[in-house]
Amino acid sequence: MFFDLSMTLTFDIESAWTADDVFDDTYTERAGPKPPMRLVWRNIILMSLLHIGALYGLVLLPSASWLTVAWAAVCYFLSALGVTAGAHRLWSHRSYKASFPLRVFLALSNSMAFQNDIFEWARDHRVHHKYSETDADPHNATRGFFFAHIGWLLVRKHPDVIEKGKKLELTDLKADEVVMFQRRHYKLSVVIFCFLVPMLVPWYFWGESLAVGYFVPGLLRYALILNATWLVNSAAHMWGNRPYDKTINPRENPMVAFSAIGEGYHNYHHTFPFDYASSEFGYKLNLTTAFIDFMCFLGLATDRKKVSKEAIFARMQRTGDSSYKSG
Ligand code: ST9
Ligand code: ZN
Ligand code: ZN
Repeated sequence: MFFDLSMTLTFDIESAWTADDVFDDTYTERAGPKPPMRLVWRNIILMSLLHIGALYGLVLLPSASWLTVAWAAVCYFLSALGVTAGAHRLWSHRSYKASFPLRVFLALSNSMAFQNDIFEWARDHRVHHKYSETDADPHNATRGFFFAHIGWLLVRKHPDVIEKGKKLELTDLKADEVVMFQRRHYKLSVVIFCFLVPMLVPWYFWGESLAVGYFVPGLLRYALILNATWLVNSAAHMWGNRPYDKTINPRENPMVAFSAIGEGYHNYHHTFPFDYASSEFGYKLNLTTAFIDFMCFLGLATDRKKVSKEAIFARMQRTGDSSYKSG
């Protein structure tokens, strides 16, 4: 391992983590017919336009300079980190601690990803873990691939999502001035970091056209980041092995891990949500873990939580599907 992990905290028992992101099996769905789906036409139209714009970005791709394509990749990586290292592993799961400058960087990168503000993202994500694949899960994968992928953003939420979400422990998020500042200025931060910065940098520094800047590092990159993220909710809840817990649907999906820079090891993640690496296997398809380790190396992050090999092995033997491979 490249970076020193001696400061990593290891846990032998899952109860070491008491936050509101662990599965609650006492919840039962309401009996009787489900409430009707209420379409949100504004979102349906905007998401359609975004994907049409992203396709046009693909058409423009051959006319973009290689610097613009490299810049689009940088924007992809930055926005991905804002979600994976930021909204997900830091703010939803508290799997490590980040200094003020790192939190500011992650919040700006998170605005570049435009996936709702950190507070709303983490609240939805904690209900997703706590009530996974029930009516109280915002992107309940038992409602099918399309609903788990994008459909959940195109309809009103099931009332149980909101009812259970309102009971979550969120004081840590409310106490984080970076999270609350981003929430207060969210729309402006998205206009600047998701659209203006990706478009204007190529135009200003190497004379790219504004159209290519808008459609390639702007809309195409944004649509790719959204779909890579949504695949964790759809594909990684449906396809792959379950070496750690065969009683739950989330799966190990290396293709998803690749595009989501380390977030496709979803059977491991739902079994051990507090592990800062979201996987057992270090840097394998997991740039986010390398980034967090590098931040620790620079002194900008501390207190990485890691499940011990013994605990993983014991759990795998107790509840795994026998597909376990070490490394
Ligand atoms: C997007 C998010 O794309 C993507 C998240 C993905 C998560 C992935 C997780 C996977 C694992 C991690 C891996 C990361 C991988 C990253 C890879 C990177 C390469 N609790 O929301 P409203 C309240 S966003 C408590 O309007 P409706 C709420 O506060 C894309 N309360 O519900 C409000 O109350 P009040 C861009 C809750 O009307 C009231 O309820 N954004 C909760 O049903 C109404 O809230 C969009 O597309 C809760 N959980 O509408 C827009 N939820 O008024 C998306 C709500 O008192 N959103 N409340 O404040 C919307 O337009 C709407 O939310 C809606 C539902 C139409 C979907
Ligand atoms: Zn999940
Ligand atoms: Zn999670």
